[in-house]
Amino acid sequence: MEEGKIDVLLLVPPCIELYRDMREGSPIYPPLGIAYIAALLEKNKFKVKIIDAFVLNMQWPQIEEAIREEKPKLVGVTSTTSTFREALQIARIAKKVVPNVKVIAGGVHATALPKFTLERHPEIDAVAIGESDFTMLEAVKALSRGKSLEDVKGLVFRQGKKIVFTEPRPRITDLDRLPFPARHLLPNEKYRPSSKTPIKFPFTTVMTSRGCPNDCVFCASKAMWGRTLVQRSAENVLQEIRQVVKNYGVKQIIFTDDTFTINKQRLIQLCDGLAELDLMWGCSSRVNTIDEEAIKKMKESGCAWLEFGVESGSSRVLKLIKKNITLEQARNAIRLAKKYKVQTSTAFMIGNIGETKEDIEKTIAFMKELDSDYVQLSILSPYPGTESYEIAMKKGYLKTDVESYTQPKYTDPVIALPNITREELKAYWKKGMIQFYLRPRFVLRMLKRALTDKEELKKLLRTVKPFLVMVFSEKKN
Ligand code: B12
Ligand code: SF4
Repeated sequence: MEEGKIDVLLLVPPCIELYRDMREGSPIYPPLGIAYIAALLEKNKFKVKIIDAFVLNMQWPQIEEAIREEKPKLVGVTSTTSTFREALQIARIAKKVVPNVKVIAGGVHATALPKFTLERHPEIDAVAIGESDFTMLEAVKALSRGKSLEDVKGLVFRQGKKIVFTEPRPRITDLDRLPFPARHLLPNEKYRPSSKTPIKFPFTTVMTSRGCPNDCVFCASKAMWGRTLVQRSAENVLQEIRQVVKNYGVKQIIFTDDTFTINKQRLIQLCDGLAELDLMWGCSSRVNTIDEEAIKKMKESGCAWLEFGVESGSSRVLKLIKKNITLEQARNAIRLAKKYKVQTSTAFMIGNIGETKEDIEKTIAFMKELDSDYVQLSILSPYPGTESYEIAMKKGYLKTDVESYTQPKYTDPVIALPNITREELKAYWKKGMIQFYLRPRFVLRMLKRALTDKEELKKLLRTVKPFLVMVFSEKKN
């Protein structure tokens, strides 16, 4: 590229819509997707900068100033559905302050709706579909040589009035080839885990695989990775971990894989390596991919926290949403975690399409029965790229324009079901949260922790208010 300050500016949209009170307890993780892209661009001698406007809590005038200051030739913006409106605003600002800048959008939202996005939004020049490390590298190379984007696989772009899809890009089969995420471009000290996990700083996240072979109807992973799981080797992952320990003094790692525990042999290898480092770590898992031998190894190597997607207390609903787990497997996983003193968080959902009020009651009862340390209870938001979205669109259940989802809509569901009104869904959500979190057993457990651990006390004090706001606020639709 010709001389200039930087070639590519990668941005994470800010959080303008999110309830500010709720930010306190929410996790804010490093944006690994764009950090991977940045690393590959840098390896190929391009000048790159990342602005994570989310973690820096930036407002529009600051973002405008930053883009003007950097004068990038290309702006790349990442997107989930919840942050897409902000991603668009970034594109508009970029076009306003840097004439001729090209804007490429990537991430799950743009991936799921590329044509719709380009048809609706002239401020976006191209969309990178799915895994885009090499798509972005090739796009930057093409633009720097003044070439068209038509030979870059995995892109959708505007050519005059036409929207052109290039050839699909095959998945990367050897992830060990990728340089590690460019953490040196991120404000690492600002990221933090959820208040629902034990916390140690410095903290970072690591992704050891991409994709998930399962087929849950509410999940957008398959839109991104097409149900193909590609795993890094244990040695490659451990190299990255040793690097973050050496460079940033990291003491806690969260593995952000869809299902970190899916391959027991690799899991054991990772645990053996982790055991040599004095780290605390946590991950997401599936209740049917965990057994006693694995959990024992995990605990011994520093695992302090596990999150399980249990989703429902109704076997009928588990089948309906293609979760492919049983209630018994959920009971067993939580029992094992408790036995080895690993904290647990379980994720549940209500408002599933086809669910009845009785099913929801069963879910609330099951949350209490399992008695994990924390629960996350959500009302289904059918995200683009999921089967739930297709069904909700077809049946007219979506009550919010897809670009107006903000996160998380506990008090303002984006769907209405024929048998359960939105008001009823909100009431069930509130009931579930109150019945779980205001149980004497939970309250006592928290108090006991807070009295014996200063960090837990600080966490409790920080999160009580956001919890009460979340549960008791009466936001009208
Ligand atoms: C870790 C994670 C989080 C972390 C934050 C991650 C972060 N900072 O990036 C936390 C826990 C905070 C989080 C929160 C939420 N998440 Co989340 N999260 C994930 C998860 C498990 C992994 C993301 C990740 O790191 N991937 C690894 C990297 C390598 O992949 P990537 O980010 O997708 O990037 C690649 C491509 O997308 C592309 N790309 C990405 N950005 C860009 C930009 C450009 C310019 C280009 C060219 C390409 C490109 O190239 C990258 C490299 O190949 C995904 C599931 C998944 N498997 O993808 C869900 C997922 C993204 N989350 C999801 C959801 C719903 C949420 C929440 C709304 C949950 C909630 N109710 O609060 C919030 C919203 C947060 C927000 N601000 O948007 C959904 C999104 C669905 C949708 N259509 O939006 C997903 C897909 C989960 C799912 N299974 O459905 N999440
Ligand atoms: S919800 Fe979890 S197990 Fe189901 S498809 Fe998504 S990532 Fe895989």
